[in-house]
Amino acid sequence: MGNPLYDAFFAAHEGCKTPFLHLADGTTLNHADFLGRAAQYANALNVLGLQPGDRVAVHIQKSSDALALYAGCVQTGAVFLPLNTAYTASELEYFIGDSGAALFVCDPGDVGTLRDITASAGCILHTLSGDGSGSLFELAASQPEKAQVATRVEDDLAALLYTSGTTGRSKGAMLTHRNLLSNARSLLECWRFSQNDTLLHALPIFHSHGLFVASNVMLLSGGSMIFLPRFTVEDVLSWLPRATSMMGVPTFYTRLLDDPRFTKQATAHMRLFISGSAPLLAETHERFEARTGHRILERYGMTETSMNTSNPYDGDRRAGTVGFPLPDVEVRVCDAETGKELTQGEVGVLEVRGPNVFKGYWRMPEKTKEELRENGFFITGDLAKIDGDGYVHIVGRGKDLIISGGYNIYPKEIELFLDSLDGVLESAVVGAPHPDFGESVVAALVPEAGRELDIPAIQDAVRTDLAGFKQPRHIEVLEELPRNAMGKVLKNQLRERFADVFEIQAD
Ligand code: MLC
Ligand code: AMP
Repeated sequence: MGNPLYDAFFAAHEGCKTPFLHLADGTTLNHADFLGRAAQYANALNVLGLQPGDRVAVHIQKSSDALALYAGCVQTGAVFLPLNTAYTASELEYFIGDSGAALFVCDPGDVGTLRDITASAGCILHTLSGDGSGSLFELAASQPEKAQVATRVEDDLAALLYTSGTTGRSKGAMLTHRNLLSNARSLLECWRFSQNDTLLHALPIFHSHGLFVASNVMLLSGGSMIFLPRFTVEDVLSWLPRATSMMGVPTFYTRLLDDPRFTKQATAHMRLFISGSAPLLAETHERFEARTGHRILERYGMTETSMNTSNPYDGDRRAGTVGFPLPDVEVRVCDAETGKELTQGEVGVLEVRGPNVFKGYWRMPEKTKEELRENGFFITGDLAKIDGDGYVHIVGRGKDLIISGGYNIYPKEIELFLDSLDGVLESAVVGAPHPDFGESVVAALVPEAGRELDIPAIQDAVRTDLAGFKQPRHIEVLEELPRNAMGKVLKNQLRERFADVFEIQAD
């Protein structure tokens, strides 16, 4: 009997009156109060008839209640399915249908657009706002602060996180109690988190980084988080004196470096800065050290695996590398064609195996088989090499993927959408270097013969149907796409052609 995540993250802090969440309005919630709130959400889910294994999809603002709803799902055995708040109604329709969610929780302002979609999917609709209102908030508020804990085993699902796919269809990564707990334990140990820590948390909680890396580690440690609704330089600078540590995507650190108030003095009390989700330029690493005296600790992970490698806490944190495999994670570099393991120093596709590796893609056995080998190794699609000292270097991507400000964008999804628009014969989407987001989206469009493209109309359609971070920031009309003899679009040529578009715009 037991519930692995509940026992480690929540039951362990029963009755504990030390701070857990410092909120932007200046209030603080202690661990015991948070557990009471989580139990109220667990009871609310029971009242709604949710069963263990049912999916609870949430499209809500970051708040202490949103985190308590995650905890309530763990407590009742429901599978938590967080969705990027930037998704549009047409993007959400796919996730609701594909996951077969039993409950969808959205912001009260979005009910009008989502009522029909959820009704036709046979999914209950409730609301929860970022500032403490909504029908689920009210239902939870009327419930007792103690709830039954559903029995779960390590192999049971705790969360479903969608990650975009190279074919254009998003895939739900099934994450179990074992996956999440083993990773939180490894990270806590490697990064030395304890109840004395206060993590500055400005990441969204609908992705692996903000939810599993940051929140799970702090739930396990018994420490506290400064839980900001979103990242702004102003808020981070004003809360920094109360923090011991911070996690972020590279854009957080480049924006902080752009502010002269971010100094050695402002960061002198900090124990640790961690970066991930996208490559941290060696130049940023060096500028950061020159300015603050801190060496950022860079780590590497994925939605399907949570974290795989990390630079050392003690020892050399090497710029341009993602460090060593975590204690219970095996990594190997393989030939993309043959799958044969390569020797040290050779570049190939990185594969990982360990208790952190997900169970497979939701209702996609074929996709699972393509990416998860029978011997347990997951094919990451990242190109890597391991140097003579054992440091892993991510040197590129075998998959067609753009990472913008830490968000993944699969060009295929945007291309399928652009191709469907009036007058567009075909399109190609690539990432171009962007001074703020690292990379951003560029689209090349080829019109149908004899047609002139209506670019403002195309931009309108893009704004209606695609989340903001996926929208091309630069569109160019070409007579034809560059192709090789086999007819394959030469994306490298397009990347070269567009290499300066954002640098030039920023000047
Ligand atoms: C927002 N916008 C973006 C964007 N974020 N455009 C491109 N890339 C992004 N990442 C757009 C909005 O649509 C809007 O467009 C405009 O920028 C301003 O929006 P905003 O909300 O004010 O932006 P801002 O708050 O500045 O957000 C930038 C950011 C945010 C970097 C702070 O994107 C962020 O928090 N990123 C973190 C992502 C993350 O957590 N990734 C982890 C994935 S897990 P318009 O046109 O309306 O003006 C993972 C595994 C692992 O990868 O290893 O961790
Ligand atoms: P996601 O699918 O959103 O989980 O994103 C995972 C991808 O982000 C990985 O496959 C890598 O391509 C990339 N990534 C994460 N961390 C790093 C890092 N430190 N350096 C380079 N790429 C990273």
